[in-house]
This record gives sequence, C-alpha cells and structure tokens, in this order.
Amino acid sequence: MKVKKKTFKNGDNIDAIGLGTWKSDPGKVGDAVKTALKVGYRHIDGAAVYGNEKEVGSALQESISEFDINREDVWITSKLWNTAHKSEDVVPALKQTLSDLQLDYLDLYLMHWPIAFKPGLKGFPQSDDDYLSLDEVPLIETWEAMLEAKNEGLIKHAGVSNFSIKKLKDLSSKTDHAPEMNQIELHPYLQQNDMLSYCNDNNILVTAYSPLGSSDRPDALKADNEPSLLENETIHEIAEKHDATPAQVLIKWAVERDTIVIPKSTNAGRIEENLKSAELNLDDEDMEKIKSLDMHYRYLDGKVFETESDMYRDVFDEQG
Ligand code: NDP
Ligand code: 1BO
Repeated sequence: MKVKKKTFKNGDNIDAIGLGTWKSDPGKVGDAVKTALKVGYRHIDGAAVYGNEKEVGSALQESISEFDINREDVWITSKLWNTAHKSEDVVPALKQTLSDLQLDYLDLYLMHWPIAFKPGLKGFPQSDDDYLSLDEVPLIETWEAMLEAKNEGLIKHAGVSNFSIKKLKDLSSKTDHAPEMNQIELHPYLQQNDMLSYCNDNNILVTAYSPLGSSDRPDALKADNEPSLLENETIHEIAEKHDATPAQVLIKWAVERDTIVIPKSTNAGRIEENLKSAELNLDDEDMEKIKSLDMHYRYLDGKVFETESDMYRDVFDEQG
C-alpha cells in the first residue's frame, strides 16, 4: 500500500496515516500494533498517559523481529504528560516512555497539552489545587527541556499538541526552534482552516486526531447527543459512490488536506480498512461537499480539565 508521506524540515519523512492508541486497552493494544505493522502501517501514535506503552513496546519489538522491519522504518510518536512540565521532570518522563517502549530514541515527542498539573498527580484534576499555573511553569520552560532532550539524541523531532495559533505564536517568539508539529482535533465537523494556513505558512506539520469522531471516549468526556461523523449522510453518500467505507472517506479527506491522520482501532479488520483508505480517490465534488459540513464542533472539549475556576479554559476558547 502506498501511503502518502509528509516531510520535516531536515528531510525526515512521516507516513500520513498512523495508528492511534488512546483507549486501546491492555491486552488488545499489542495485537493492534502488530496487526498494523503487519498490514503496512509504519507510524504509531502513543502517549505516556494512555497507560499502554509497555505493551506497545513489546509488540513493536516482536514485530521488528517477526516481520523483519527495521526500527528506523517505523515512526514512533509519544507525548509528555501534564504532570511533567517542570524542566527537571521532562527528561525523566521521556526516559520512562523510552524504557516502556524499549527504544533508545523517539521520532517525535509532543507536549501533550499547554496545561500543567502538579507533579505526581494521579488521574485528572479534581480541584484548582491540582494544577500549576503557566506563571509557575511557563510553556517555554517545558519546551526548552524538550529541546535539550533533542540535543541529547533522545528524540528526533519536537512538537506540541492542542496549541492554539496564539500559543504557537507566543512560544515561537521565545525560541529559535519552533514546534515542528501541532497535533490537534481535526475532522469534517472541526476543519481548522485558520490553523492549517498558519501552520503551512510557518513550516509546522499538522496531525489530525479523533478523525472518526472518537466514539469510544468515556461517557464522562462526552456531550449529550453529540453528532456522529461515521453516521453522517454526506459521508455515507460519498463512501457509497466510491465503494468505500465512511471511515475511509474521513481518513482520506484528512490526507487530501495535507494533514497527518491517526485513526485508532483495536479491531484487525478496521485497522486494515483504515490504511486502505490510501487507495481511495476523492474528487473535487466530494471535497466541496465535505467542506460544507464544518460546524466548529469539538468532541474533546474543556470538560476534561474542568475545575472550579476553569483556569485553563483559554486552551479551548483560543482554539475556536
Ligand atoms: P478516533 O476518531 O480515531 O475514533 C476511534 C473510534 O472509532 C473507536 O471507537 C474505534 O473502534 C472506531 N473505529 C476505528 N476504525 C473504524 C472503522 N473503520 N469503522 C468504524 N469505526 C471505527 O478517536 P481517537 O480519539 O482515539 O483519536 C485517534 C487517536 O488520536 C488517538 O487514539 C490518539 O492516538 C490521538 N489523540 C490525541 C489527542 C491529543 O490530545 N493529542 C486527543 C485524542 C486523540 P475500534 O477500536 O473498535 O475499531
Ligand atoms: C485527555 C485525553 C488525551 C488524549 O490524547
């Protein structure tokens, strides 16, 4: 399967379709990673907070030997969790991820959110006390520690996630090494046109998360009656026209817009189906129809970090 690639400033290539691993349960995520690598994925997206990096690491090592894959040919992304934003906590958190994944370097390390929790916090904040403010631990402090990890050869590329244009501009103004990637929620209901033009103009690659609508999120993170992307009528019509599936249309749409996309699945058939979207050709009429679906709807909203004063509300408000 020929999967489109996107290129970093230094010439490194990343496959535009990767496997997401958030909510991929222990006992299932390893098989998902092995299936993905067997059918041709060469890009896995993970994070420390997903709680499954050990199993991902074992599956990766097994696949490398069983399927005769070189480590250098697989792109591995992980993310720094919000509890490790202080300068002295960044490299130890990264080293834990490397040890869990049984790797000596990551291809890409992202600051997961522009939000800092108190070091050691388990789970999600229950009160304002569980946070550190950005005055206490500025984003540039975390970013510089990530760059130091890059200098040490622990990561090949550094980027961010869930950053607004405002936050990207602010961080970039304070460093000679701006983020190389912003990973954000992006799908036909949240098309992020301004972000795409800003990133395009500033040499920042964009990864689209929750491209299928993230329907397996825990109920606590869901709104009542949220719209379903996979059941959208227009997406179904386009899928039928091409003898494809709705998921394939959603994934190909993201790739056509020059973003990288990381659908999650632990189902072997769907993992392969999602990669096979690479064979689908969407035409201008399809792209126009999907364009009209934008409703600025965010599945993963501020609820996830809500406490009394909602002190990080701007993270969501600024992103529109
Ligand atoms: P997705 O939009 O990828 O949706 C996942 C859901 O879609 C699961 O229920 C999955 O079920 C189902 N699914 C997968 N393929 C198909 C298919 N072909 N047909 C029908 N249903 C399908 O949700 P995520 O929120 O998981 O986003 C993808 C990835 O992005 C994450 O796993 C994570 O790696 C990353 N992410 C990053 C965030 C960040 O803050 N940086 C936030 C959110 C996500 P099943 O597994 O049973 O197939
Ligand atoms: C808070 C959820 C993070 C998923 O990447």
